[in-house]
Amino acid sequence: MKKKIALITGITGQDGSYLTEILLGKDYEVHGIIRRSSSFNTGRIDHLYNNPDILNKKLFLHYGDVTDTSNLNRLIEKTQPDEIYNLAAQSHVKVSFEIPEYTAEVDAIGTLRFLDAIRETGIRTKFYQASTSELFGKVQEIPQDEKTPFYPRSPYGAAKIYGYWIVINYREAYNLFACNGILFNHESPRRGETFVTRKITRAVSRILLGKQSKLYLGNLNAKRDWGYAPEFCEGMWLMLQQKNPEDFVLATGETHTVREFTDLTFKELGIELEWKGKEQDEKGLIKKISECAIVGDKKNIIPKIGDVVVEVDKGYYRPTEVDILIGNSAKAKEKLGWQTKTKFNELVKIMIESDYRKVLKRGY
Ligand code: NAP
Ligand code: G4F
Repeated sequence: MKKKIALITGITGQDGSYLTEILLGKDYEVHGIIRRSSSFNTGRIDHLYNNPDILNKKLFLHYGDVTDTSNLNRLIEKTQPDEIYNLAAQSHVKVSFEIPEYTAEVDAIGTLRFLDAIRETGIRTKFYQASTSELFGKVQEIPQDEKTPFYPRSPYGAAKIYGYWIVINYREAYNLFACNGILFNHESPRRGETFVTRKITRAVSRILLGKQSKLYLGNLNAKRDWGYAPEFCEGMWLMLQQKNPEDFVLATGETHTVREFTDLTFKELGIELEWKGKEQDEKGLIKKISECAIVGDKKNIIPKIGDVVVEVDKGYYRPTEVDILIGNSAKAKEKLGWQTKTKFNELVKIMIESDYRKVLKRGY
């Protein structure tokens, strides 16, 4: 039987790297679009890229950019994919306030370029769009599902809402097989270092090993529905295996504050925090130090009881915030048989163990 061919944008990102592993595991031929960069940007897929049994046999990389229409048309013609996963994005919400026009160019018009290339070339393919729980923004109901009205709160959310609707429009107008995955936050040891979870697990590792004295955070009260990224990437694939194209929410159904994520991260390394002060003056201090399996002897911990290890820096606040996200993925459970397995505390443990060992090994 002929191998299925997938084309992935954003292959060098967190989700792109896991999705590639999943598709290779299902015997796909995978084509990925990578951006030209002045330094290496393939770190997350180097284990595949450096494998001579995989590179240019099962996995093919092409230079490209979702802001370049002719490049996308050419790549679609050349690769003739059965499935396209559009994961490329300027994906940082806070950064989207600094570069709103570029964010729209990539996250909104980039999606249109792809859909239009499919229409123009007339190839028969299935299209997955990386939509987001940021569409819910100032949430209109709790929890959020496929029917919840949207209210985006950032240039990122506004750009992604265009992507969401243009997928539906092309599906209805031109009968394309195109789906939106409305994914809630999903994290992993491969998460970018400036997203809050990874920022916390890296900083806490560095603080305990004496490489950094404090972790500066923004809004500690923001609540997110955080899941484990590889499980969400499996869900993307499941959406494209359906008979008919539909949109699905993927979420864990639990929500936690940034403060809880921070507390639990320290706890995994044997540190109990206490919080003092309010809002911008809030601080996290070390209350108790215990032995723990990851660190071993508590004498290996550099900071002392009473040290302030977390502070608020209002520079990390957003002009408009998404206060709470919590998803209901009952539809995905019913139609895709998809649900999360990794619980919040397991996710924190996976991430902090990975970062602690990395900092210990590399020394930074
Ligand atoms: P990520 O780690 O930030 O990866 C983004 C990817 O897009 C990278 O490969 C990046 O390339 C690429 N990219 C950026 N601009 C591009 C352009 N102009 N042309 C081509 N490629 C470009 O994001 P992620 O967490 O894997 O998320 C994947 C997708 O899901 C994104 O669309 C994101 O908005 C969406 N999403 C993510 C979450 C989440 O919690 N992770 C939740 C909902 C939706 P470089 O490596 O060269 O920078
Ligand atoms: O980790 P974050 O930057 O992720 P955010 O804004 O929720 O966006 C992520 O998830 C979306 C899905 O809902 C994706 F569409 C998007 O591409 C991205 O992957 O921030 C999470 C929360 C926010 O409320 C933020 O204000 O953490 C709060 N926060 C508090 N201190 C911080 C910080 N966020 C960051 N990045 N850095 C801080 O120091």
